Amino acid sequence: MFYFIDMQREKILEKLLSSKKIVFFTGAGISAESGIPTFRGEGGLWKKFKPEELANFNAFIKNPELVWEWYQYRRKIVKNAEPNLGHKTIALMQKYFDVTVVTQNVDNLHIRAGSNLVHELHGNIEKNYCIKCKKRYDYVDFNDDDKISKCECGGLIRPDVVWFGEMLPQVQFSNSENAAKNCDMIFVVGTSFLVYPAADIPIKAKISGKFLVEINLEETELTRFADVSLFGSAGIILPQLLIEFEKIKLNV
Ligand code: BV8
Ligand code: ZN
Repeated sequence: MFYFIDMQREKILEKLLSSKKIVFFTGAGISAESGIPTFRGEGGLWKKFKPEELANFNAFIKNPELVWEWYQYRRKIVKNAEPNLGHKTIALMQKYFDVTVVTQNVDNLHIRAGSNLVHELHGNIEKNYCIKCKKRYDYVDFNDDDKISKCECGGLIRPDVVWFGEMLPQVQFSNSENAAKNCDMIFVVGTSFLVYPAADIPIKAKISGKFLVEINLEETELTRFADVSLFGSAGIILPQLLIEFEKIKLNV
């Protein structure tokens, strides 16, 4: 079959052939094809609820049942979701490159796909802790009937995710900054690029002169800074790029 690789992809492939360290910075878009709703797109999670109403500590204290139920609803979706070809391709790229995944997603799918180095900037929805005594309740299957789960100390249990107005995990963030500054190229996949300070990571890579590839369905604030933007589904574009790379690498 004759492969027509357009100029844009050719630039990416050329860069890949001379690269060793690659960062994948991902957002909700990479999990869309696993059936996990994004935040701001059509049918997105924020369409029905405002982030201010749900993803912040005050909202949780004001209405713990509502916020808890929202996370239970999302945990169920995540539980039934499988990593898609986008996640799996990034894990497969570890065969040829030192890959660091920096994700804003809380769905655990990169880890389940087999990526070994994953920095979760916004936490992980399957991890929880008591707001009073900090006891951990990770990977616990909470039953649905009780409105909100309480710790044996009587404190409320909350998801271990970063809410608006909360600091990002410092170690994960600084490791992500270092990876962005020291990589050979960075792929920014499936993010609206609206949430800070996470969005600083691709900016740090660009300021450090790194080759930046954006993969998204549509243009974002980042598009004008990208060396190459590929518009389409991550679950289709990423495996195509790996196949094209392997064809050249293995000169088949
Ligand atoms: C903080 C909770 C301060 C977990 C989330 C400047 C600097 C610092 C802070 C700020 C700042 N400006 C504003 C702020 C405040 C705020 C912020 O950024 N607000 C934004 C909305 C303006 N930031 C914060 O509050 C952060 N904390 O700064 O604390 C501080 C400092 C010191 C001391 C104390 C406090 C905390 C931010 C984290 C908030 N938590 N979620 C959860 O419940 O999930 S944010 C939420 O948005 C998710 O975490 C998500 O990861 C994140 C980003 O969204 P995306 O992943 O990009 O998803 P989205 O739906 O938007 O877009 C999907 C994209 O995919 C689209 O572009 C679509 O086209 C594309 N797509 C869809 N399908 C596909 C696809 N692409 C490819 N293939 C497909 N198939
Ligand atoms: Zn407790």
